[in-house]
Amino acid sequence: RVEASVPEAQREAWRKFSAKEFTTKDQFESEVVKHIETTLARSLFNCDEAAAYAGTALAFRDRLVIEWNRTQQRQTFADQKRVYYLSLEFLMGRALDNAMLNVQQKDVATAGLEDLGFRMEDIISQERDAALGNGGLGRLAACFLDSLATLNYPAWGYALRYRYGIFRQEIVDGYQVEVPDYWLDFNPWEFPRHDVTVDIQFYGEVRKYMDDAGKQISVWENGEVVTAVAYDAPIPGYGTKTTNNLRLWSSKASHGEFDFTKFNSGEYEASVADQQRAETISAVLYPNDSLDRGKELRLKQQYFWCAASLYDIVRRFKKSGKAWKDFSNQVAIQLNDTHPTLAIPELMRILIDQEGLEWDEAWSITQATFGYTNHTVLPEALEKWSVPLVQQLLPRHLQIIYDINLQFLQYVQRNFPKEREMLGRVSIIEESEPKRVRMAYLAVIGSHKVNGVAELHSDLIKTTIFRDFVKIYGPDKFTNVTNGITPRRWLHQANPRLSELIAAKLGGYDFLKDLNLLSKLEAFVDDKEFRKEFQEIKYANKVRLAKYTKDVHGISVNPNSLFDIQVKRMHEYKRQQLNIFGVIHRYLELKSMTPDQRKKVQPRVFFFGGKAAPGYWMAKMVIHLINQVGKVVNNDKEIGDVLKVVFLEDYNVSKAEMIVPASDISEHISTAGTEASGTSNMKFVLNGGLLIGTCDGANIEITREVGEDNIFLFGNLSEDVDDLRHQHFYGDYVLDPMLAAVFASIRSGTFGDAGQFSALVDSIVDHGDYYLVSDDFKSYVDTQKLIDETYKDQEVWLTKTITAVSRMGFFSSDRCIDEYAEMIWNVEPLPPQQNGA
Ligand code: F58
Repeated sequence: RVEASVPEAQREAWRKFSAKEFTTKDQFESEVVKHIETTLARSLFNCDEAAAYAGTALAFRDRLVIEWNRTQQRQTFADQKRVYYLSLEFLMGRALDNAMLNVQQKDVATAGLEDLGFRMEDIISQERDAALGNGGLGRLAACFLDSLATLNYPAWGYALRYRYGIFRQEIVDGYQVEVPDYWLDFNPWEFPRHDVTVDIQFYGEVRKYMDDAGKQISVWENGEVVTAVAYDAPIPGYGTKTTNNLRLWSSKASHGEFDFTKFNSGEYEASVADQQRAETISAVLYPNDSLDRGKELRLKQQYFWCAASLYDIVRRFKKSGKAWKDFSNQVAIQLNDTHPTLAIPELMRILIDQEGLEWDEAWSITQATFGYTNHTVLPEALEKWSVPLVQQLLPRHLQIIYDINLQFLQYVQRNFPKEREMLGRVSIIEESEPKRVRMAYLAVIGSHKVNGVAELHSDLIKTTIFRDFVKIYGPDKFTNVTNGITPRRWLHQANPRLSELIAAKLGGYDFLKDLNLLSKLEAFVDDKEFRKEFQEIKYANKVRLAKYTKDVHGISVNPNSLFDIQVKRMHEYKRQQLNIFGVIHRYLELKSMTPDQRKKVQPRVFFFGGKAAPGYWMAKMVIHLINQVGKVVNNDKEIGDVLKVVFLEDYNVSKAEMIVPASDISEHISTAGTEASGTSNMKFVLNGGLLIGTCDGANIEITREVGEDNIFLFGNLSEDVDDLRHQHFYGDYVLDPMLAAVFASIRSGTFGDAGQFSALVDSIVDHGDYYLVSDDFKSYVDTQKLIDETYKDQEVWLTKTITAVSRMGFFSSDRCIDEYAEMIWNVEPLPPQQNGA
């Protein structure tokens, strides 16, 4: 290979002309104009907001690229352990605002754009969300990238470059309609690396033979090959030069555009079909947020991405010239849920079949390399791939999985000879028809650490789905890392005025890098001026959401009302149905009051938002019910402003940035023991809103931090859930009379044809109420009453919200990443040197 670097003698010229970052408004403007006039070939006579966005994004992109290149050089040179975060989802949202804030040049850009005739807000809103994820899991991965870069960890994210992200949601006549999200028309943040490609094999068969030394060799051959092409995106840290890399793989036919032999022999359509089949792999994000549907294309996506990423990681390691025993000292790979579990047998295949290592050595390297994060205990979400499908698509991997299983079961047999039933329980292969590979077990067995995402959840996995494994490996293999959120996006970017107010009180923006500094705010809880400003900011954020609600949905809401918000994926376990039944109950109560009585009621607006998986008809029914209730309530003259119901269409990251700062109360009301952590709960409190929630997920730790007086908890505890379900099964319970009245009103047609909602009502009344809506209803309604009462004293309310904000330091994703680094990855930060080298 020809040496790629420029000879020493010519480097002076390079250094003289190498790119420099802008620091002044004039320099920024000159960059923007240059990009608009040359890169985009537009002029001041046809520069709309879209072009101004493009010019601004390109100017910032240039800036990021300089530090990005330097960071990569620095990390290669230092050659220390790197983290690879494998996640099938990164829910990044918009990049421009984040980039401007992280490199601390938003003020310069705002002034520059104004000179050029544009308002910053309008420019920012030109950008489409990068919506490569479903919900919490994908957004967590995005927060982690921000923290990894901010804390200077050498880290890469690996994912797929979906052509279509999560669908756009439209509400038509109250029903959800899915519209494809083609987001790549203009994406200035990605860099195609046409020189970084990996050929990935599928199907085929395994041939075994003996080599000269009598060792058995396996060769996987005659498969179909698809090429992975790398697309890179820079991830800037906040207030540091470290700029990490997110690498997304795109699939294309291995022979280029189309097969010329087929093309020339007249099989034009067949050659194009091959090409399209290859491109299908990275075409679309699966929109299910909880159900494992076992589709072949999904398995292909998983293997394609794992194999390309591992090839890349191994290639980088081999360049360093180190011995294999050093692999896990150089490489930490985190599996974000079970989706990347195939990376385990793939690394084994590389080490054994390609690098010639013995099984035991390969296995100890593999185990030492991987860590696995579990995000759910819901049985329907646990991935299990049919053995015949894996056999056909990945024949060599299935053999390796069987070998891993054999070794593992022999170990269990030796150590627990008396517990014969345990073998069947812990086997990676489920003896069903067809047999299935239990990916979570493979992930546990192939990793050195397994973590849950909040304390309750980490305890639950140890007593339920992984109980036997705790016995087998001992408790130390299992740990907890409570989730966190990045304060850069979820405070500084989403709520700039609050961030500024906090900075004014704390003497600077250090809290954005060390969120525990927020505790110093508590000293200002009685400071009149501070309280006034804090309240004004909340009000202004509510006004902004009210304006949006009017402009987009045509619904007028009064910003002086209590804003109650539930935004998250639509799911029975998250219990949006409990919320809307509570709203109906409230409506019925209001209707039974005299006008004078009604005047005394605390006005409230209930906002809902969230997508339902396209095939999840019960979740879609709840969306429909919410919209029907809204239609009735919002048009009821008697009710007026006292109660409003809004369904915010197409909830996504950029809308969350507007919605979250506008809440007084937000709802996190899952059946206890079902929500692994939740992360929006943290965002809402950080922005001066209180929670109504169950004792579930991170709500419990939020309560511990902010204090019981500053959160509204209700409902049954997770340890009671089994008994309650049992009682339902035996019909041993009485339906709460208030809920019965709600059902009666639905059945009488108050919200349109009752037949449309009968399955929802029946699931509670006749089919066991699996999510325990009826058991928690009274407690929920009582707690909502308490909220109304408390809110009436605005001073008391304000004290609670300020106190809660000041106690949220723990929930920064920086804390979370430091915990992963120390307990799981054993990696050190690599800060940029002062001289910029
Ligand atoms: C979420 N999981 C958890 N899964 O539900 C939430 O409690 C937690 O806070 C969050 O992870 C981060 O740990 C989640 O979002 C998915 O969306 C998967 C997408 C792919 C299919 C299976 C579900």
